[in-house]
Amino acid sequence: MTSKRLRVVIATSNEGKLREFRDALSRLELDLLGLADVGIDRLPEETGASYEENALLKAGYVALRSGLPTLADDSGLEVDALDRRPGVLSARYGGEGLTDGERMAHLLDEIKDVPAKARGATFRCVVVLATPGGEVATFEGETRGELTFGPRGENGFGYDPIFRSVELGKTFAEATLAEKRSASHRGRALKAFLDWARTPVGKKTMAVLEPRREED
Ligand code: ITT
Repeated sequence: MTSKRLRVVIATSNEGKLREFRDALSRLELDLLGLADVGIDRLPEETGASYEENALLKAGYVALRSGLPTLADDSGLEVDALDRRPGVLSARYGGEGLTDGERMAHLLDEIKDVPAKARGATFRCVVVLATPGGEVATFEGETRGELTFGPRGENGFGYDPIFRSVELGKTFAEATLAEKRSASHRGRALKAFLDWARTPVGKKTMAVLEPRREED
């Protein structure tokens, strides 16, 4: 008898996120597919008012289109001095079409007068698992840091070069993938998913996730 690994789609167009999903989930016996593997080139517009709604929009859309269980995350950076902005709007902060570098420069400019001791920020992440049959499970993670006055480090993506993790004592862009996993919002949300996948409910859900196509 051949053992067939469960195929799960990671619904993100962000290469940095995809790398972190693959790293965190490498211990599970799953075949992790990207959007291109299931012929999807665009995710729906993020019209939700919360991370959870947006993650569900992405995961649900891809699960229905692909007929496969799908994981998606919605995440963002909440800056204390900006009353938790940009938050759920982090990807579009400063305007559409900016590069990561331009977005960071915009943020640093907005808080240029904020002193070191008031530059706290929280990264939040909500991961949603959605199945073609309509099952949904949600996992959350968060982490604290301080915004630096300029970028440091080459790794990661997005705001990583200006987010100095309290736990790591360096920016996420100065951290290795494994270090970032241990201390990051996404690492924590995915750890919650892994823990759930080992519970009786999680095992049962994962075991019954039979690939099914919308048109079948
Ligand atoms: P997908 O929707 O295709 O997954 P995205 O980049 O648009 O990709 P989000 O809508 O969740 O993802 O936006 C989150 C933004 O917050 C992301 O573009 C980054 O700018 C920032 N962000 C989230 N997690 C981050 C992390 O671990 N490191 C640095 N920046 C992060």
